[in-house]
Amino acid sequence: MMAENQFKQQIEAYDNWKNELIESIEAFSQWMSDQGLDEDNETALRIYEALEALKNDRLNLAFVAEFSRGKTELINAIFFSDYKRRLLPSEAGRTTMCPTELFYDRKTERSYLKLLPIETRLEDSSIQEYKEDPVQWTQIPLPIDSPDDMQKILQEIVQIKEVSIKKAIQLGLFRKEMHPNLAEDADPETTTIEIPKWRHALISFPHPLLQQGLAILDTPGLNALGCEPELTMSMIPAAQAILFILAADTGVTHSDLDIWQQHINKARRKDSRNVAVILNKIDTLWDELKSKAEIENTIHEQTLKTARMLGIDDNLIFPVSAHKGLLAKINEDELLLHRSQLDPLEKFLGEVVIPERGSILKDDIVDGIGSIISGHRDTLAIRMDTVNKQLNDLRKLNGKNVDVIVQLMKRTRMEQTEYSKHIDGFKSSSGLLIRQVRTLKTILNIPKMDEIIRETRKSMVGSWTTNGMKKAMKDLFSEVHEMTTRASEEVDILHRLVTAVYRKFHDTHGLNVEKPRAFKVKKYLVELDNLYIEAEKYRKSPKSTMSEQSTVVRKFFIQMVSQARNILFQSNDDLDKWLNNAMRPLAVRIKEKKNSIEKRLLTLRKINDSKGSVEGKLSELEAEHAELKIRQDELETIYSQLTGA
Ligand SMILES: Nc1nc2c(ncn2[C@@H]2O[C@H](COP(=O)(O)OP(=O)(O)OP(=O)(O)O)[C@@H](O)[C@H]2O)c(=O)[nH]1
Ligand SMILES: [Mg+2]
Repeated sequence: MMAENQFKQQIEAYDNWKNELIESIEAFSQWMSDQGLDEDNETALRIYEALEALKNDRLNLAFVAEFSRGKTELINAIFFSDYKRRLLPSEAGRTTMCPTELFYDRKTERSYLKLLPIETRLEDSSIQEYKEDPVQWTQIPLPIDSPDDMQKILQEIVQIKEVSIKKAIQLGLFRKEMHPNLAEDADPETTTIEIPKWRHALISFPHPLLQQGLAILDTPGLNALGCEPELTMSMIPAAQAILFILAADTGVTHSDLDIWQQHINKARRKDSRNVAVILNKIDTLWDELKSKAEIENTIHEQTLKTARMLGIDDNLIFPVSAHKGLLAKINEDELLLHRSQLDPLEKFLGEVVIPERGSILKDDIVDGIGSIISGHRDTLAIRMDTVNKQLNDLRKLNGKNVDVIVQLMKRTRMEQTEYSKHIDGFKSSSGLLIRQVRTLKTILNIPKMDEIIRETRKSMVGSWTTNGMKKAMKDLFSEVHEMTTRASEEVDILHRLVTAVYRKFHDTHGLNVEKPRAFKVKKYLVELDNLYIEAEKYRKSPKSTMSEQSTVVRKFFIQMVSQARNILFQSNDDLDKWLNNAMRPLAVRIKEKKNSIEKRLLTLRKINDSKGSVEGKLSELEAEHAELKIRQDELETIYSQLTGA
């Protein structure tokens, strides 16, 4: 009996946890509809979004390395050994030819291999855009009951084709240094070279891990990252964790270091362990003439050396043998599995990477749904308070003392007048707030951004000279840079305003309202700044790179611009949500408080007009009190389910 795969257990637990969260949100949604509180579109939308986010949540792992380091073998070993074979093609030399995503398509529930032809590189659409356009893809159904056939079909990922040098240049896939045997005077029209047949592959099949939301990105080595900027700019940064693979037999080569510095190291988040370095092929160090201790020592030394070269902590380096691990799992060889050292890596994925993803998700969900719940909790509390006050008022009336009623009415009316003054104050400060948000939005302005992009493209399309292009890029990014700097200043003002509104509200009403979280503009600024740095790097790169790879540069530019636009779009969206979150609790309280005063006045008036007896009203209120208590308890249960999950 093999030891159970830790990662599998953890991801199953993660999936269960998400399902529990979904259940508690659905319970809350049911609770609201039972109370007739579900008419509010905004709330309904937010609940829907939270449920969708949970249902569509994926744990993305990206495998990145130079060719032949064992990315694909490692994926086979960690995730797909239960097929008892090498499911994804992995061979000596260059194997994987296009970036490959493995996941389970929960929308269609189909198993397939979808391939995007390499020629799409001539178009200006991003892979993301192509994903929404099924016609461009070649689709092959995957026969999941026959792993043999599946394995055969997946060979398509490694297909190559012969094209003329001219064509390769057009596609941005020709680099001279990769073809040292080409004659100097080779005719670009008639001389052919090999290029990948496909640009991108999507594999969907119902493997339990994939069904539970795991998504894997396998990338080809050999400058694939440089050719497809979308990988570096959006796919890899979006991954929950990046696994960077080195091989013990080659050590850290110059090109390994290049990939590390250009693509991985800067994607490392300082405060989290989202990058793991795998020192693969340790079996090549299993020298039979050495003792076990000596071998262990060699592996340890290599680990330390690698850590030094990459400038990271050595506990982020995992020496493994993907090959022996796969073999051991297929043959159920416990001893070999232990030697392959896959275990600590799987443990890391299960105990560090998954919980991190979980806590990010939890923060988002609990933040969103939690604030709706606290809104209702506030409402119930105010209603309870009203009932208590009314009960108090009425209990003071022994019999039907007209004087006392008049007295009470007078006092309540005064309270009402006082209150409407506060409401005016609130309106004017929330007006200020809205105006500030509007200012911010004129800075983070999508239509304006689109206009600038259109202009930039126009000036770039006209002349693809290096200088023209560089200038257009510079202009665009100085614009974006200025935009973000100004936005961050305005956000500071916004923050001060909100704090002031809340303080005022607290001081004048004595009501305690939890201050909303600050709007985190920093996130977007960092993203935009990173893009800016990237653009500057390109802009300042030597002339030759720019002209030789104009397709690549063009792709780079398109990708960068759409990325910048996405960031702006997201920040706008979040700003709206944030504003709503910030003002809602106050608005709800104000409305409830107003209703509460009116209600009390009405009760008193009715009794005064002899339309109701004090006793009748008292028992009515007591029933209401009991009812409210039940609702409060229900809501608390839901809340603790949500936060405790
Ligand atoms: N000895 C040994 N060989 C390994 C190990 N892992 C992978 N290999 C072999 O190394 C070769 C390359 O492995 P792949 O998994 O195809 O490497 P890759 O990183 O996916 O390479 P590309 O797809 O070309 O980018 C294959 O022949 C593997 O069998 C290992 O742990 N030990
Ligand atoms: Mg591979």
